[in-house]
Amino acid sequence: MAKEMTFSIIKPNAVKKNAIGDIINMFESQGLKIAAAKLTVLPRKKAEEFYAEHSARPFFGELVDFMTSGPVMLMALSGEGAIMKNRAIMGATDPAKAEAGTIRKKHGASVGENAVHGSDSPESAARELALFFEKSELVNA
Ligand code: 3AN
Repeated sequence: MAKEMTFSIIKPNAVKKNAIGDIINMFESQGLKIAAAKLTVLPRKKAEEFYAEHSARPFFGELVDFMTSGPVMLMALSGEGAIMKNRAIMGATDPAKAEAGTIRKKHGASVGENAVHGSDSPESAARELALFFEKSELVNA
């Protein structure tokens, strides 16, 4: 499988419960490398742009409120098949349906507050990485 880079967010609920270290450990122990990382509070406009594809959904306002409610950890993750590997490590969108051992099972509180975001395709990964990182910030370890 080819080496890929994907985009990850540790969401406000997980940062608040001091789970950054545990989540990064779950990525690293399963073969992903941190290629960039930034702790920040998202400006509302940036969160709206990031979730633009969901702008017509009834939960959009709530989603943007939550994602701007506190610090988030923005990351680029690299490794063999990193996009799908990250999705598997995260688990299902709804933490109640996520498999045992996944990040969302362990740290997710609800469908909205589900601890982590991860790109769902190579196209999304490219768009999302470009939204938050300069090319020069990505370490190709
Ligand atoms: P994923 O993040 O697993 O790719 P998507 O793309 O279906 O899931 O949804 C994007 C984000 O929107 C989810 N991570 C979740 O936080 C939020 N979301 C999805 N469905 C709901 C919902 N019914 N209520 C609140 N938030 C939701």
